[in-house]
Parts: sequence; structure tokens; C-alpha cells
Amino acid sequence: MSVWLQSALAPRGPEAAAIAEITWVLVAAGAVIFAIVLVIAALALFRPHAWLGSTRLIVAGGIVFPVVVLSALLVYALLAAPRQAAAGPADVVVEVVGHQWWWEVNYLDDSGAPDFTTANEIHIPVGREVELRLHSADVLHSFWVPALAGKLDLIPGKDNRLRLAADQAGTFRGQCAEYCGGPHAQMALFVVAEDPARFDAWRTAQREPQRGIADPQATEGRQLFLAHCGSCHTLRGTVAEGKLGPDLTHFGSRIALGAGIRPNHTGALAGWIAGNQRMKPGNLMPEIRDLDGDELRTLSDWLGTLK
Ligand code: HEC
Ligand SMILES: [Cu+2]
Repeated sequence: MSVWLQSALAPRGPEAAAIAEITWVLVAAGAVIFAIVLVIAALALFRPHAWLGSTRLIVAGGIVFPVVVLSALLVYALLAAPRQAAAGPADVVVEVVGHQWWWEVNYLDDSGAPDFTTANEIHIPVGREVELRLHSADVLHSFWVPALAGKLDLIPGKDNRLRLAADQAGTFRGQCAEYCGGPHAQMALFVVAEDPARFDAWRTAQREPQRGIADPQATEGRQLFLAHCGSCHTLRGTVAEGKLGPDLTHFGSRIALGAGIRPNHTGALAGWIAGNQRMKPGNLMPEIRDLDGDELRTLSDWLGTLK
């Protein structure tokens, strides 16, 4: 698994870079002013001079200086802040719907109609403008991928739009940044920025439904899935069309499970199916306990093959 970068101080796109720059300028300006204040305080304590108590110093240092400096920093920050007003149409448009406690990810086509759905993982092409349309299915959530952009809330009934771009390839971790109840802290996601050709290949593969494979193991895995999981999960290409949980059509291609809390491999998946309440207490998937060990292994192996 590649490095998971989740730091606003390590920006990988222009929006995050602007925020990091403002942060450093404000920190540096604050540090200089703090140093000056310390020097004046030290002088007052150890080498008192008459001018330290003069009205002039108090007016200049206590009123004029803060008004001028704070106004200048405010104007600077407003000018340097990333612009969210759309400058022309984005290259990729993705609707992100916050659910307690996972992220539904709907790619839209050029006409704005739904193209395909996935969850907890967003792929974007490096160097292209991406527009995220943030919605919520239940309560307030907040979308925050620090390496790429600032936070923006997902509000029921509202359509908040966030523009971002990645200027280099990488996998960036994000986190829900607005307390949304229960396992809010375990509501993460990954943004995978990759070169445009790889992104296109990924998108083409994600659009595809799953076709049945004529292999007895696969057939059994599929049957177990349809019997136990299809009421809550969609698997495009089958009769499973549940909407209560994440779309699992290409689950095997994803980095993580449980909204970013565990690496995606067979062992973790079997653990998730039978014991997810211990991994992510309070999440809305019931533990499925009526599968024996063999069935659990067959089902997990098969889900892992859904690339
Ligand atoms: C009652 C509805 C329900 C049933 C039944 C159910 N799930 Fe889930 N499942 C969910 C919900 C809700 C989540 C999201 C949990 C979270 O991360 O907060 C989820 C999450 C998952 C995830 C993680 C997906 C991701 O991208 O992180 C996997 C994998 C999964 N379920 C597999 C299964 C399998 C396999 C079965 C059948 C054995 C099953 N589920 C049955 C509701 C359900
Ligand atoms: Cu949250």
C-alpha cells in the first residue's frame, strides 16, 4: 500500500498549497510579533526606561500597530485563499454523499447524469479540475482531505461544491471532520490521484457490472452474497440492489474496508463480516453470524476477487 498522506502541511494540490502558505505566513508574522512583545516585556522588567511608559508607545504599539498589521494580514489571507467559485466546467464531477458512517461516491457523466457508484474511495486524474458535490443522507458531515483542500460540510438538503486538483500522484487519506455520532472518528476515505491514463482505465473498469464466473467457488460465493448481503449492498450485474450500505460491485479493487479503517484483504474482510461491531463499534452493519468458517472464507475470497 502506498503512503497515506494526511497532512495540511504537506499539500499536494493548489487549494491545499494556498492554505499551507497562509498558515506559514500567519505563523511567521505571529512569531515575529510575539518576539517583539517579549523583548519589550524584558526591557520593562530588567532595564526600565521612561519611554516604555509613554502614551506614544501605547498608542503606536497598542492601537496603530495591531490595526495596520491585522488589516494587512486579513487582506493578504483573503487574496491568497483558494477560490471556490467555479472557473469553467470541471474535468471530473463526483457526488459525495455522507452516510453514518461511510461515504457514497457517485461519478457523474458529462451531462451530469449518474455514471457509476462506489464508496469510501475517490480516484482523480492528476492535474485535472475536480468538482465534488457534497450531500448528506442523514446528519452533518464534513469532507476533509488535508493534502488536497480545506474542509467543507455535507449538509442535508444542500448542494455544497468543492473544487480541487492534485498536482502529483499519490494516495491521500481524508477524514470526516464534523462529529456525526457514534463511530464518527472511524469515517475515513482515500483519494487516489493517478495519471490520466490510469484514471481512465480505472473508470472504465468501475463502470462494468460484475459478470458471473463459471467456477464453483465463485458461484458459491455469489450465492452466499445474494442470500445474506444483497438486501443492504448493491452488486451491479446481480439482483443485489440494497442501498443501506456501500456499493460493493468492485470491492476487491478498494484499498480499505469499513470506511478506511482496515486494509482490504481476506482476513480483515472475514473479520468484518462476522465481527464488525468490535472493529467499528456502533456502525450500522449487523454482524453476520450464521455463516460457518468455510462459508465465511469462500465469501470473503470471492468478494476480494471483485476487482
Ligand atoms: C442490514 C444491512 C447490511 C447487511 C445485511 C450487510 N451489510 Fe455490509 N454494510 C452495511 C453498512 C451500513 C455498512 C457501512 C458500515 C460502515 O463503514 O460504517 C457496510 C459495510 C460493508 C463493507 C465495507 C465496505 C467498504 O467500502 O468499506 C463490506 C465489505 C460489507 N459491508 C460486506 C457485507 C457482506 C459480505 C454482507 C453479507 C454477509 C453484508 N455486508 C451484509 C450494511 C449491511
Ligand atoms: Cu463525522
